Amino acid sequence: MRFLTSGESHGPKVNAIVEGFPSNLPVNKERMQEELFKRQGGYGRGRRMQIEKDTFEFGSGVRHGKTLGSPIMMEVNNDDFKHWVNIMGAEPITKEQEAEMKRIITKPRPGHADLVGGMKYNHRDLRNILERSSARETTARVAVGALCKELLHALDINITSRVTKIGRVTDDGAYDYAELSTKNTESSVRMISQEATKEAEAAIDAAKKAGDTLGGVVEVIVENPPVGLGSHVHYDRKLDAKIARSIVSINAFKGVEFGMGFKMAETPGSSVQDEIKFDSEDGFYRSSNNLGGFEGGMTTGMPIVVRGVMKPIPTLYKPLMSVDIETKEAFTATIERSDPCAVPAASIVAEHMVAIEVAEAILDKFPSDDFGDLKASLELYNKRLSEY
Ligand code: EPS
Repeated sequence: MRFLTSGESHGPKVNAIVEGFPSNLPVNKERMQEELFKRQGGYGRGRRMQIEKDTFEFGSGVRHGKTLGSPIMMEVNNDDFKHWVNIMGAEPITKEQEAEMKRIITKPRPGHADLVGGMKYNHRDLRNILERSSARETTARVAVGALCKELLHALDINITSRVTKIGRVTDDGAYDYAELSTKNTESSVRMISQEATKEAEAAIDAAKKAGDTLGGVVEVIVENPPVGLGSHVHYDRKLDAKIARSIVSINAFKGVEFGMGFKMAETPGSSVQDEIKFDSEDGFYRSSNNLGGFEGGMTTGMPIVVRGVMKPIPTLYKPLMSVDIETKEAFTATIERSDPCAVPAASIVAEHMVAIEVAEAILDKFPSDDFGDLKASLELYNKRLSEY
């Protein structure tokens, strides 16, 4: 399976195209749509999300509620485009019109792709960079992830996410999966504790008032993954490594940890490794899950637990110093509309990136044109493992 996304933040559309998905998988479009709506939410989002209604349409690959096996195209209209037709239109414009546009950006924002992208792609209007580097693109990734979640759902594999930190507010206590997957939707910041939710809201309000932004940590949990996805035999087949790459590919994400994570550095080996147990009903299992569901780059069958850290969004209402690319003079960076905190939304994106990696690992291990064949292969494999 492979996928591509396209689209600029204020252009006409955001699109995704998925190739290599099996046929005859039932897809619940409403359930998928809910995932896209969830990405739009969360305390700390800016005004843009009031403009957009991220309803998606299938452009190909799905007929009468089932996949065909052909490429699946999903598209979302940018409702804001109607305000940006002149600025973002595909038609050529004259030099005079260019001068009139007034939205040409020459003062790159520190921490954003603006300056390096402008230098590399040889653009003197940095809008040509920021339109694509915008997190608007993650809409398309969530559409792909939602499709992958349909595959996981049909195989009884569950996936959810939560926010464990916003600024200095931490909520990382242990919860069981069922509790987590309902409580996270009740919190405006996708935390579990109500007190932490209130504290996080206050911290976001304070950052907003100060013209600043807040980062945080998100956690994704996959329950009931098959044993042995990924492989120890080669670096680029390790599934934890692929997941790490996918998490860091999300806009503003800077680090990843699995299970006990960076605390492993200060913990003796005897308290880090998960002891192996066996019972006749469930077969092999681990007595703890400090390694977050991976040994040797392969799933152990324990839940996958992965966290990612998001830096505070670099677009600031009280901007930092920058240099104008035309005059070379020092200026404060351009102020663009921004979200004071997008960590709750980013937890949805992370969840969907992990869903994509797990679905892809399943399709790699059980290559099938037809979903029924895939399911039968997985069942046969599980039967063999149960006799191991
Ligand atoms: C973004 C800036 C804001 C965000 C946007 C990402 O958009 P705008 O400049 O139109 O106000 O709301 O996020 C989304 C559009 C989205 O769908 O998540 C940025 O500069 O990255």
